Amino acid sequence: MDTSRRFKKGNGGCPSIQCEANRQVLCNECSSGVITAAHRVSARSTEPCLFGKGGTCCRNCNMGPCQIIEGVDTMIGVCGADAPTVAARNFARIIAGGAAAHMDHGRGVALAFLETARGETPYEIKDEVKLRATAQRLGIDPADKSKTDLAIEVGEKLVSEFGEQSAGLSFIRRAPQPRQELWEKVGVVPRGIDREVVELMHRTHMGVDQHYENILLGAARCALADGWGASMIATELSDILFGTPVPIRTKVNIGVLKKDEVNITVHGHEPVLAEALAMVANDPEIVAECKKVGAKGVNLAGVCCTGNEILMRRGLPIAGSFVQQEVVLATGAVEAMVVDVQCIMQGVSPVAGNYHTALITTSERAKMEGAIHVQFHEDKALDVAKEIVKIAISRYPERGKYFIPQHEMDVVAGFSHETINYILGGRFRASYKPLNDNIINGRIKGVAAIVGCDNYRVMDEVHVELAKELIANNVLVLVTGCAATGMGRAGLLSPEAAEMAGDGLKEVLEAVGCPPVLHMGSCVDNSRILIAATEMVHTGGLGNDISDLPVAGCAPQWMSEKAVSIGQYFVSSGAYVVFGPNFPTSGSKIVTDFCFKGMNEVYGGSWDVAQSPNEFANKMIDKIDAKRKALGLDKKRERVLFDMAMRRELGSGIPGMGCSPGGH
Ligand code: SF4
Ligand code: MSK
Repeated sequence: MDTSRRFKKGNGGCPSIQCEANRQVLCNECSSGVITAAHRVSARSTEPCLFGKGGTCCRNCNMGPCQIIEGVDTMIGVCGADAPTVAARNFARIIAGGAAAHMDHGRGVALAFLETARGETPYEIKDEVKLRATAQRLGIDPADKSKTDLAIEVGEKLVSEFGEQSAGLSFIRRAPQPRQELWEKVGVVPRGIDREVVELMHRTHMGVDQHYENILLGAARCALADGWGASMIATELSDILFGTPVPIRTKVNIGVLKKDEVNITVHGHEPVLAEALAMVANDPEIVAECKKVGAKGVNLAGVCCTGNEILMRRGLPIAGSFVQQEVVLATGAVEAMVVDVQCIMQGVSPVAGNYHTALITTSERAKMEGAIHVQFHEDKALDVAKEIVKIAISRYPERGKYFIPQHEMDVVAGFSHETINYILGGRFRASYKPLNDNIINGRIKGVAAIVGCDNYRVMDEVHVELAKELIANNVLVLVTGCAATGMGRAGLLSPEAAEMAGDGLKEVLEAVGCPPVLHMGSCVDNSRILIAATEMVHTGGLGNDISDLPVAGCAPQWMSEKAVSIGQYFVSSGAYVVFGPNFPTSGSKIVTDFCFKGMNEVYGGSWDVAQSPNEFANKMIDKIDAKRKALGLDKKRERVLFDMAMRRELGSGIPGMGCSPGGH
């Protein structure tokens, strides 16, 4: 691979872009000549192809590509494939791609966990309580077993589930019992993790599965292997290995870069390398190297979901979300951007090439032109991390003109499902009961999840406006991924934002000192939301299954295939999920109707689409109201007011806010 190729500087300019920090960077002379996705999007003169956008372009064989129009006899595939088959196949392949990304990530974490348990890496098992609880869930008796032996057994069991052929996945059994029975009846229980992706790619090959409903059942099975399988394994083992998140204060936005430190941004998704970088950043040898070049130290900041991983567990700041990845570099103040896998735009390489920035790839699965490759190995994690940090330090004296916008926002993150348990339930009676009670008595109307990416084709701050509308209507909001970073930039991840909530929600939030929008982690951590929903069911009073709960989910700016897999595992788990601004099967009314209505009959959960924040909010609140009505919660309930004893008990909570979370 030619890594010496230099990229031409483009015309640059100041594109129309909403976030003030981005605007300031891209309008500053430091970014002169830099081309980012913001420029590329505004320079495009054509709209996306309608066949591609609506899912009715097929290139699954070399008689095509075939562009299909539903209901037009002459516009079917050469092989005879019609719009429902093609749209369902394309939708299923999106899910296979997204699920595969989470599965490969989950496998990486599981293998790193097993190596650590065997003493082959410099990491340590940090959360033994969760290790023991997880062992029990897997049917492993933790009694009388050492931490090491138990971790090896847990690691071996979960690694084996990737190659499992028929025995099924352990964490599927965490779902509510009626949900498991429904999956059995419908025939979508995953048999193993990798098997479901392979089978889905086979089923959607030319000339195999040709019934859209059957294709979409296969897609659901694959998505469930992601959510209740690989993603949950990634989250749970990362927690055991690196610590289960607890509420933690930190900052987000480009202003977290430091003018007198070596700025290293970690971008992608996997926590293992970022953890190693964090472990060496303050090493005396590294600090001494920094001093030699006139820097005070190393400033480690995140981008995308690697950022969310280290923000949740270590409180390290996030410099930017997906749409900010090139803008962060265009400050000219980043010595190195270290990338692993997923959501890394090819455009970052030419932007880095405009500056002294070292772009460093670390996974053999993801190399880039113009980058230096330093292969990461878990067993040599600290050596690799030091090598990377030293490259960054060597670039510091080469820093030229730079501009760091004064935009950073305080946030409180770290809301694992365990944390929500004790934050809402109190230190001495950790439970979801207060949440359920407050939903039953109407102070909280319901719970909404806003998940996923941000997207240069959706320039409005849909996430932020939607969240404000939901919390004003007493809906508690959970966020993950880049949506969470956007909320953080807008100040919604701070307890002070409770001011914007409706009276009932505000009363609950003020009692526990909690933000109205709870940051639950990265994209794989959407599995935490599955567990939180299951806990709500098990706690009682809100029905027998996830489909009974007054909850709704959405991804208003979805960008990646992973978002569709996430959406499908929520729908198959019984949730109502709204995507925007478009839905990838829109070229087939038959398939879209099945996703929006037919799936509700199968799973008690379905897809929908919306564009504006108001449309999202109306649809989600209507659904939550309908669920409340079905539960008989639409009638006025007597309100349970907190007495002093309850307040004292609830007054455990967020570190740095005068209270301590204790354990979990
Ligand atoms: Fe066309 Fe059928 Fe081939 Fe698809 S599989 S490209 S519809 S001939
Ligand atoms: S990084 S998948 S843009 S959330 Fe997880 Fe962000 Fe979406 Fe990538």
